[in-house]
Amino acid sequence: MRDIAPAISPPKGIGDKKPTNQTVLDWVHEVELLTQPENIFWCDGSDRENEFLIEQALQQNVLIKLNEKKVPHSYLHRSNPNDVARVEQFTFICTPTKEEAGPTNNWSEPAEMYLKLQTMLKGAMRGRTMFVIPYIMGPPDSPLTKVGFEITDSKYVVLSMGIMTRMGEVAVKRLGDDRNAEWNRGVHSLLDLDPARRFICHFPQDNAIISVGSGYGGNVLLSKKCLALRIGSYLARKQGWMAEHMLILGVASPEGRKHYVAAAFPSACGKTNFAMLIPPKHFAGWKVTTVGDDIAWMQIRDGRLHAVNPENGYFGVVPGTSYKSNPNAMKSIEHDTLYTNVALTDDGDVWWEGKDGPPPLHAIDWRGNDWTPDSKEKAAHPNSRFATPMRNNPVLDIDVEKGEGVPISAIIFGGRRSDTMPLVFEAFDWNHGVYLGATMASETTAAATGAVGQVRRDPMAMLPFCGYNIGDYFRHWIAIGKRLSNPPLIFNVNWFRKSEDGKFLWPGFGDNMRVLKWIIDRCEKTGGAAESPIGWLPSPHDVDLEELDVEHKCIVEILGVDHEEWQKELDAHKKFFESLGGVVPEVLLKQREQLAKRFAEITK
Ligand code: OXD
Ligand code: MN
Repeated sequence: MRDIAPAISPPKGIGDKKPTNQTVLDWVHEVELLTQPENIFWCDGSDRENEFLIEQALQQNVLIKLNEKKVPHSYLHRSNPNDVARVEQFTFICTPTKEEAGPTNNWSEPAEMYLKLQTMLKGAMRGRTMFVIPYIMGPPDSPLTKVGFEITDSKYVVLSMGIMTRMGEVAVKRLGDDRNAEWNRGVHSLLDLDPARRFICHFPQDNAIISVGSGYGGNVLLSKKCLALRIGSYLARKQGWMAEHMLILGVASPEGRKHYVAAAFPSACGKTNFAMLIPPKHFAGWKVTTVGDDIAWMQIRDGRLHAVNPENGYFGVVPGTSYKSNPNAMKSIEHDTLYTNVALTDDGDVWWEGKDGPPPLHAIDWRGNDWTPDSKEKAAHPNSRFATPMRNNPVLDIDVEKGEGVPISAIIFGGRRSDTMPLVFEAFDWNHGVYLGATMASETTAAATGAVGQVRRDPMAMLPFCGYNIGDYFRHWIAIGKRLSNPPLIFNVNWFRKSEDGKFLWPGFGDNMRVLKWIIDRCEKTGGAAESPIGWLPSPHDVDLEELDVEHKCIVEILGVDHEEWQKELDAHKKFFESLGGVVPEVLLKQREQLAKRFAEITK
């Protein structure tokens, strides 16, 4: 099943609603002349259009219909096996100077890259339909909301964008006819899915993205990583707001007090699970609600950070999702869901490693081959995905559409670390919190191509997503802090610490509510903590551990700071800062010195 498919001819009334903004029309014409499609399909985001495109995608084998009784209105797509994750090595920030892209990005001079891409795009859509997708990122009435247009020759992209963004009329209206209005231009072509001609390129100064040679969501749903994070972070710095790789959740106490929390974890480290958390029985009356599971756009209002989720759906990792790990995600993906690279059972249902119940006796794996429980290969790809609309989420926050955003009480950073990092601790102040984010590290996952399980520094979980110089990004964080009269408290968490014999010390999932509760207690100034060299640390009695079946010695271990490990960590921070070649702001270098001094003082 591949997405490269011949042109389609829609009936009258479908695919013919041209927007009126002349700048958009001129740009589409330019891309048409270059790529030479058979025809142009102007998307309006209507149900009729969606039904028509699904029908075509089924006929062309781009999608498989799943069992209507088991997973209503849901489909399976298989991507090319060489194309299953983000390709960081082929992702470029194209700015006039290399310094603007900074030490963490691949850089190319814009004119050179435009030329290279234009050569590849020449005639690339011959015999294909070119789709023009208008969309907005952010709630319709938010001052933060951005308009984008994506041109693509992939039906899978159109159908996914219909889930992940607010697409169609709403964008055309918001843009209006002003020829100078701000909007993002995105061009995507599958080309021939040859990995040697796969490039994801950003031109921040032009508010433009060109992505070629891939069909994987993170590379081709240009609204998401490309606009909402890479171009978004560039615009955010210029315009004085923040674009972050963060989930946003609401947490309400039984008495009805409510806080919002934003959390930055790297890809495939449990943001969706945390954003949909169900508190354990002991926390009767507490409720967690989701604003977003991947991206937060934040602005300052009345001295406080307020966040919106720019997306309209969830593009989550499937393996490991179960009624045990995330019942709300399971309910969300039981209908109206577009699956990619999971296994197909003989009765037309979907299956993946970690799903509840026994594995099927036979299935078709993500590559389209026969699979049985004895097979050596995984049935679902480790980075197989669901795309599901936000409205499917049973715990969707009531203020998810609020244009001004929700006020943020706490920011959490966290990575996947087998050692060193305790379960939770709190920064002494904003700048110390920025240091925690800047030195964050995590073991790599299948969300990007490359080795899995290696510790890499991933500042604010933005390493693959910061669209400009990381040193300036750190400076932007520090500058935002100065403008906040009521800044959120900043925390670091680690659900993944292991004992010496390699077992997880903390159960995670719903029990993370215990950590969240301590964080809320700290925000309300009722939570206990002890000062330590790394920040404010809870003692076991500060965290509500009632009815938790974990040995006390494990709790002591996971809440503790191992000085030897931290000496190595301090060295790693130093090496990381040095590897950035002098761009790290003085404030953060000082934070490192102070951290080293605090350790030295207690070992005196
Ligand atoms: C994602 C990612 O898909 O971070 O959200 O890779
Ligand atoms: Mn992500």
